[in-house]
Amino acid sequence: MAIRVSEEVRHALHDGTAVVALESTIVAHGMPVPTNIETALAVESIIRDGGATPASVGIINGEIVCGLSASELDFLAHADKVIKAQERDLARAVRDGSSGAATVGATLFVAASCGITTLVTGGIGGVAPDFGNSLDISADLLAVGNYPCITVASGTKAFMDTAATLEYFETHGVPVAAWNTSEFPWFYSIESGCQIEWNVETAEDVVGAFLADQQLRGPRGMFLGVPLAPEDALDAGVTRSAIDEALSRARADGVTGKATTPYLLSTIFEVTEGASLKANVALIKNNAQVGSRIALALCASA
Ligand code: PSU
Ligand code: MN
Repeated sequence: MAIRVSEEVRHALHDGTAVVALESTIVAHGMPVPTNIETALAVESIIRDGGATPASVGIINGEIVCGLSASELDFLAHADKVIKAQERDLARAVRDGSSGAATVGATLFVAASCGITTLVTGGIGGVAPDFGNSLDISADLLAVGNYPCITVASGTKAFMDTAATLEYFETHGVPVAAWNTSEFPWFYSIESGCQIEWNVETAEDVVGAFLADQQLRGPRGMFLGVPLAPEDALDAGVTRSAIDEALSRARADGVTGKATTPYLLSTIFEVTEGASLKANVALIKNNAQVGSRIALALCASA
């Protein structure tokens, strides 16, 4: 099953220049119109300004695309019938001729298939707070460890269980670093309360550790947690009460399954009077800056 790689991304890979993979679920399902498309295009510009080539991943009419055009991103941002494709859904979407947004896990699979070793997003999926009953553990977590790529994000979706997610990474043998801090970031906020023993200060540090791990254990991935700038961060108390309010409204309304994330995100948006979305936009832009530096450092050490 072929992946269509855009001409721009193909040339960059052929020339051995820096490429950064981007997921598209955040565009189709994670942010409202028009912030979603504006942010997607801004993130691509930041990566280009940083000297790398963005490779947004998604499925357009049954074709897996690595390097979505601006109009394809615009289509995913506005269309109603865009599925959320995890890695397991890719082949079915192709056979059905569907259009889909790729999760981090699906994007990592496509990135690895194309030889892209850096991925940037806002937040990955995680271990849900009720995982003991629901077994809700995002497929992203397995993909982050399984594919030879550095995933750069501000932690998990804010309403996941951060400590349990870090335990899961440990069990699965996934190295986790924090960018210029000793605390794992909590998406909208800087403090998750979870300490990380490995903190990295430069892109070269991250890349050196990634390459050493490849030499020792073979093709595996790692996770880099990047906190958002203090001026963009929400107070941890604000994040906590917004999440608690959203979770209790979701329980009261009987929201389950795939509807949960969009419901919680829009409730947190409402409760924080839009501050959560502003923070989300700021953090992904910041991650794009860090990610392009890492992609460049990877090329320099190839
Ligand atoms: N975090 C957000 N918004 C999102 C996502 C994460 O704040 O839209 C998306 C990402 O694409 C991630 C996916 O890969 O949710 C994880 O979904 P799940 O938890 O169902 O595995
Ligand atoms: Mn899930």
